[in-house]
Amino acid sequence: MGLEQVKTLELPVVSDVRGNLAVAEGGALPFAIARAYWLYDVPSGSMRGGHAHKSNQQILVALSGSFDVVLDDGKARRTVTLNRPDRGLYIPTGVWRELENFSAGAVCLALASEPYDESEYVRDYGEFLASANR
Ligand code: T46
Repeated sequence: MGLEQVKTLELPVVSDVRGNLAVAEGGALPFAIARAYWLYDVPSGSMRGGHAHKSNQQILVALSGSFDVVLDDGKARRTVTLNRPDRGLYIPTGVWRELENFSAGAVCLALASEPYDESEYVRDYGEFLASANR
């Protein structure tokens, strides 16, 4: 998979006088959700990620605040800023990601296609490049 498979998902929103409700649901997503986790209280200047996944796909959402996602498929790099709670960033397998420039109070929701399994991470950039360009 490469950067061409990365895409922004506009999540449906139900709005009324009480506020907004955004939905991430089954058939409208590229995969069935097996796990959700979230990053919060990220100190200014911290970097998260710094790895790719062999089999896990993900959708990232800035539930609050903003942060940048640097995406790299071994051939090209692209940075996407997430700053809206009704927009998801789909990241397929085989794409290196680094999350940086977290604003104060930023919350990153991650929806994952698989349960946590450390063995499907590629955390060494040299190893990632070798497999991406094989
Ligand atoms: C990603 C970015 C956005 C668990 O025990 N269960 C989990 O579901 C996860 C995601 C992590 N962990 C453990 C593994 C490590 O001991 O939590 C610790 C920190 O994980 P990591 O260094 O991978 O955290 P991030 O923020 O660098 O990366 C995470 C996800 O791992 C990754 O898939 O895309 O968030």
